[in-house]
Amino acid sequence: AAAPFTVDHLLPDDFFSNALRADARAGLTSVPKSLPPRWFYDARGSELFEEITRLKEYYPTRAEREILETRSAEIAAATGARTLVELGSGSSEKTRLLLDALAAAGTLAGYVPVDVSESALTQAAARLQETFPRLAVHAQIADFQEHLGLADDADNTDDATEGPRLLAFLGGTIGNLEPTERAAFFTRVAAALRPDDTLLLGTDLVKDPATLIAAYDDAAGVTAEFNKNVLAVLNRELDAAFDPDAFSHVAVWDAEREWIEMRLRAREDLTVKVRGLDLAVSFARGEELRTEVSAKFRREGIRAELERAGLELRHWWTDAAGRYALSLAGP
Ligand code: AVJ
Repeated sequence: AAAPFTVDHLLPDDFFSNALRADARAGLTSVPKSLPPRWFYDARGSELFEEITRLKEYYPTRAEREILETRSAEIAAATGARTLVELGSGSSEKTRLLLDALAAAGTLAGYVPVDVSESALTQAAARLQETFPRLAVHAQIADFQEHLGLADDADNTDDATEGPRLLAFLGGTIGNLEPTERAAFFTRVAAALRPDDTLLLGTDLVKDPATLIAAYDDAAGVTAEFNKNVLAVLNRELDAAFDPDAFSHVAVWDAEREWIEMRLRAREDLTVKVRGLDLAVSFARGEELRTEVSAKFRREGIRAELERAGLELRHWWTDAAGRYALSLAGP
């Protein structure tokens, strides 16, 4: 019999419009102005992000792939995972390396990709099932801030949720969370993991500011376009009137908090109508709208954050150049 392929919708139908409206109203009326980075990723934004991952300045994706290429067998052996649960799986490109290793180790039975983007998720999962025809795939359309794909519901008793489970959160997306949000996230992970489950976490590392800033302000201007794309999202979804050319792309390194901030800086005084919110937003010349925090980490910091949530750091792997790390942690 063919392996099962199911898709569970855990987001209410009005999730996106409600969340965007709430985020935009709160962020555009606060001081300083800000928007959460999740709104970058409409179809165009996802395409631009894929382009970013191929830029010579943007090393995290390649560094993470290098670690997975060299360490997947070790990860498979250390976890013994039967189920791979992946948060923010997106195009699932690097997932194959983990699935290959778990299949070679003979433990792999199920894959649970969790992502807010249904099209990306179901396409990628369907392609994976072609390579792994006996893999049970149980996709979840969900927001990782609310669902971890680890629910212990009565109707989740099939192969796909069989332990040990490996919860993978790759790409450095944890860096989009501020410290208190990270603490809440790790606490929820710790509560959901069973004793033999593990967490595989990808984190970009602190390094010289010039390298970091270049990764978020590339010479070809792709990151600038990605940043400004959030204005196109507001224009389309909230009937707003942002002129992307009226803003410049800014990437700054906050040495104290050890994170990169992306911002959009108004080139002149302007007032922008957001008709869908019945709101007029004024910017003074030079005023900035913060669009992303991308935190960078150190081994000791990650170890301490995990420990505070009751998780133990068991392995720490970096690329040869020491730019990026994968952590394996467990209860
Ligand atoms: C997908 C959140 C990991 O923070 O590096 C890339 C997004 N922003 N260039 C990151 C991003 C600007 C990326 N993450």
